[in-house]
Amino acid sequence: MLITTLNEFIIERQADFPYAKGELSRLLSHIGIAAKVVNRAVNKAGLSDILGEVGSRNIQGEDQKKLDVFANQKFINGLQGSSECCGIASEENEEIIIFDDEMGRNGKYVVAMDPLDGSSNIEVNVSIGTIFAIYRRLSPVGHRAKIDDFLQAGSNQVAAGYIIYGSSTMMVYTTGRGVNGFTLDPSIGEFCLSHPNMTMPSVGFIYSVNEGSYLKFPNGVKKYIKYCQENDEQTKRPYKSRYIGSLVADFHRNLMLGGIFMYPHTAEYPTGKLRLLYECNPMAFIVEQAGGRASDGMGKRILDMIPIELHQRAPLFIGSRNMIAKVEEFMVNFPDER
Ligand code: P6P
Repeated sequence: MLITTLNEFIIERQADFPYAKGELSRLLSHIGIAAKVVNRAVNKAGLSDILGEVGSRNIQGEDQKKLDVFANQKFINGLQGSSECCGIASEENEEIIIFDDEMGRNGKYVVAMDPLDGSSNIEVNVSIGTIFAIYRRLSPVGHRAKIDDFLQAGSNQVAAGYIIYGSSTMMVYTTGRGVNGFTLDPSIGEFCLSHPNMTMPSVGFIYSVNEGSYLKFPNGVKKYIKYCQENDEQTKRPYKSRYIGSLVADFHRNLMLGGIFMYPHTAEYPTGKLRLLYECNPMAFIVEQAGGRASDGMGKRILDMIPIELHQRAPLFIGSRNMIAKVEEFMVNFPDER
């Protein structure tokens, strides 16, 4: 079978892209390189002194894992080395990271990323991932990146993707012309095209939500969960419940098989738990490009949300379009008592 590596694919598709000067290609290639470095560390995390906590906390107030910090630094280095990025918003950093040298100031893009999402799963060897969103900067080239470069609606993304460090390591991304998946072949150290033109089944039979929070969920979500547990007219069986607790892994499974992932607002997380800039938006871009939908559960498209702060959260309902429509129906028909 003819192998197409990530770099070959990026160059082949470069012509599709309006800013075809190769800038975005270089950016994506550097993300691929950083992903390989992080993958190597993730795969042998149990064997090296990279597990456990650093002893510091990130902006989220979460204990930073050594691998979080390692991954964050590798992607920052990779993006800085691409010469196309003028700044980064990272889950691991409270403020934006500005590349304030001449090469950085001339970068045309900014990147929002979660360098290692689901890192609480590292110690128990559950799949984790990196999520990234790429925007063209709004501030003038030749100057320092500004916060407004990052507070753009998700619909402005020029590219988005994730790396899943799982039973195999894959990079899945879109530049607005479909979704393609690449599997890392460790024997040659290359991401190779393995899942061209990925599409999400419009109907799925898997629902993914942390049912431990059931009592805190909005009425509509409770009703929808019960609906999933009844026999489906078509299959005469209830849906399957699958929840890994790692967004990239739960999303990737649904992308492949069809399904819905929900992280609704709760009393604990009144605006949802997941971060708009570097979790919800990139996944929403990918899911729409694959034929699915992503909303706040009440019909508001994730990609239409205008961020007002770097680490703001949003409720996330994402997956097969028919399933999103159904849960939105329940959310409208069974509103919470005021
Ligand atoms: P909960 C991991 O910490 C994460 O950010 C996502 O990867 C995951 O979907 C979610 O949080 C899990 O949250 O509250 O169900 O443990």
